[in-house]
Amino acid sequence: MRSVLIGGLLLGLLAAPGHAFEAPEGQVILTVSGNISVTNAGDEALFDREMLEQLPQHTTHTHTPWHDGQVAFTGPLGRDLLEAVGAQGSMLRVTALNDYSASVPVADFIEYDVILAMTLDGTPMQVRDQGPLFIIYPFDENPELLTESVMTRSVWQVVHIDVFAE
Ligand SMILES: Nc1nc2c(c(=O)[nH]1)N[C@H]1C(S)=C(S)[C@@H](COP(=O)(O)O)O[C@H]1N2
Ligand SMILES: [Mo]
Repeated sequence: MRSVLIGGLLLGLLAAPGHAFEAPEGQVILTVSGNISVTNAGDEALFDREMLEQLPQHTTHTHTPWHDGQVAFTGPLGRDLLEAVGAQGSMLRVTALNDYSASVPVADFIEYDVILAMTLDGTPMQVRDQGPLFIIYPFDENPELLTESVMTRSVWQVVHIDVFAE
């Protein structure tokens, strides 16, 4: 209960438009840029692991094309991350460590509980396990998501999200 309250408070503070929020103390694992109103480094929002853990956490139990059996992923909801940075836009350019990138409609994050997964079956995903961040759609709950286009949006080793209007 206490952590829920603190999470809600934090989100409220972060979401105040045109405001800066605290800079990361740890290693930066995610940079959000583009059309955002809440920043902590120039016009970008940088996150370390702890900052992402302070957002409300959501767990998705699902099969994926990349894992054996049903697995559990935990991390912040995409829509909560977008709210935290005051994102205004319809599209995301999501870029991975290996320079792979994909366009992801913001609508996906509104319609579905898409998460920025940080743990797999409770264990933090390392780069070698497609971590530290993996965009996970709730495939089991929404089998219509099992399409080639949604699979291309299932970016692993995510390092950068750019918000823009199409
Ligand atoms: N980081 C990263 N994520 C990625 C990719 C990639 O090359 N790198 N490939 C994408 C594509 S095009 C698809 S279809 C799915 C599945 O890729 P796979 O066929 O290599 O398993 O992952 C997506 N996510
Ligand atoms: Mo693909």
